[in-house]
Amino acid sequence: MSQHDTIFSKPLPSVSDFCFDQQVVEVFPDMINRSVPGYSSILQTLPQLVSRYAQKNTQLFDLGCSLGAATLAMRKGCENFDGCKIVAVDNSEPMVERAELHLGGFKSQVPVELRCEDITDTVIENASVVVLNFTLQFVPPEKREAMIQRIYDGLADGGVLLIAEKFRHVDETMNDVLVDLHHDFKRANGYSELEISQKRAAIENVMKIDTLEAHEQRFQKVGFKHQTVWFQCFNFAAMLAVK
Ligand code: GEK
Repeated sequence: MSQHDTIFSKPLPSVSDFCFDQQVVEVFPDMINRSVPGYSSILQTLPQLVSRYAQKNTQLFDLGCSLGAATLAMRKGCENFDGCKIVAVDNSEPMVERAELHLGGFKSQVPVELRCEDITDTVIENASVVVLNFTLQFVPPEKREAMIQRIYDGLADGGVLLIAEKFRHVDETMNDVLVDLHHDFKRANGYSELEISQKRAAIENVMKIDTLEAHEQRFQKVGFKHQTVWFQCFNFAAMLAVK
């Protein structure tokens, strides 16, 4: 069982940049479920999408896997495809250590290779499915296009890139509405005003969000033939792009 997230519940003398350390690992499932609208719906749909796009004898990548929640969903989706292997990557050592324990608790025929590395260094080859579930937003903006290009290049024809992200609406007025709805979602899940504002300050420098239009243009630029948003809740969306 994950512990209740109280990381930002007390006033901090100064709020440092957010990082995925041991303290975050301990509360991560509670934190992400109470903070990210649609997180569980997206995970529930992943097996369906994976079984639609997986190809036998290929690799599937979960980039920024945290504790492996998406990895488990992907594994469900590719169980009937011979010769598939999942590569799950995160650059937080405590996350990877806990993911190892977590994934080990479930039986499956599909091998999972867990790697502690920066996803901008991950070699993508012979891939049918690549998942970036709320991770691209933590990659420095100037490195994003090259990374998406490498993913495109490493995908087999008909392969899919599944990206879920927080996004910024191009229209400032509409963006304010979506941000308010998200904050109401956090309040409804028990976060106080102090927790919301301290988390916001902590994440400001490490999570740089794009507009949906920027995602669309990048998909097109690197060569994806088809793309759509398949889920949206407030300022959080899940997209798929097919090679
Ligand atoms: C889930 N996908 O449960 N290289 C590797 N890992 C990174 C990098 C990087 N450059 N930057 C950030 N991370 C998961 C949730 S959480 C989303 C993903 C969130 C990792 C970071 O260590 C963290 O574990 C994960 O990306 C982001 O479906 O907390 O909002």
